[in-house]
Amino acid sequence: MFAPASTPTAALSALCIDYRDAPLADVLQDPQLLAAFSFGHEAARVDDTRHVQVTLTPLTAAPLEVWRVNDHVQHGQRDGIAFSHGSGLQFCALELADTGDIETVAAEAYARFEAWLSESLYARPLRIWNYLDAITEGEGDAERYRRFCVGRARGIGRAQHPHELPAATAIGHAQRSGRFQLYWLAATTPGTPLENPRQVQAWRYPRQYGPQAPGFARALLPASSNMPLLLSGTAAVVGHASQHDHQLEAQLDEVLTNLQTLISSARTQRPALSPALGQRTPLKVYVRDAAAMPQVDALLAQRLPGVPRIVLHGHVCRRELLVEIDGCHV
Ligand code: 3EB
Repeated sequence: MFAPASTPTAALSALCIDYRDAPLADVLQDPQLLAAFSFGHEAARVDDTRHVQVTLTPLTAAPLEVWRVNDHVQHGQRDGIAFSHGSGLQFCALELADTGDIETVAAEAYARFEAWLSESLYARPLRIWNYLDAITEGEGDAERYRRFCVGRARGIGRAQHPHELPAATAIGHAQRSGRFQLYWLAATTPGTPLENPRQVQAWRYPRQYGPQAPGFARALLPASSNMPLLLSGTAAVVGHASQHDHQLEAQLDEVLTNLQTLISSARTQRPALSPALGQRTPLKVYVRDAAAMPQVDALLAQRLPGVPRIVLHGHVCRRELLVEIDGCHV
């Protein structure tokens, strides 16, 4: 008997996301590395398209966020988009200069995103991150986050069905960078978007939050059971309203309740997921005020001992929201 050539099918896609204290150069040696992220402003200039520098300052020297797949990864760059793929998954990153007109920048970025996906084998976006400057600058519908939502929808250029919405994060750089950073994970096989029963679907947010409701799902469950549940940026929103105005600890607890609710929902479809946040739930924690970062870190150490976290200085897209958390869960 002979074994068939090993071509991992999408059904067997495996992705492992963790935080590692290791030199970037060592991590980049790994042929199964899909992406590596460093945080902060000390630009680790390496010539490898799998590396992304996220310009949000961490509380303490942050580990790397490391994404690995169960397959040899190919990587490169085309049309200004850095890509890497393997195991039925593709990671892509796109950075544009922010001219100040974030609506136009977002429209350009998302038109390129959409064009890329339409020509790609990896056509199903599972998870998207957006990092932009001055996210809550501007009043009313001129607020940059609202303009960003308008530009994103214009760039995508077609109605999206709820069943195709990816999980997402949109966070403001606390310091001006002049850059709009977009990166995503896509797959050959669609996943299942999940909503939070405590929250109105973001795509149904009422008009008071802007002319264009944001198109994302609260979480996404990939088709392969060898992949983590992908949790969107999660804030202290219940229904559609921000809770606990300017109260950090209460907001943090509301966020954790929202995350736990998503995990519980996901387990009805995938009971093998662990029932609670734990060692395999690496979190990224975005905190509006730099001075509050140690407190958030201490509260999380108390509430969630053993849960890996990276605490970052980043702005949530509503001024009254002090903290947002995203991550994944196995
Ligand atoms: C919220 O719950 C917080 O516009 O892509 C979270 C995740 C938020 C993604 C996005 C916005 C986005 O509405 C904001």
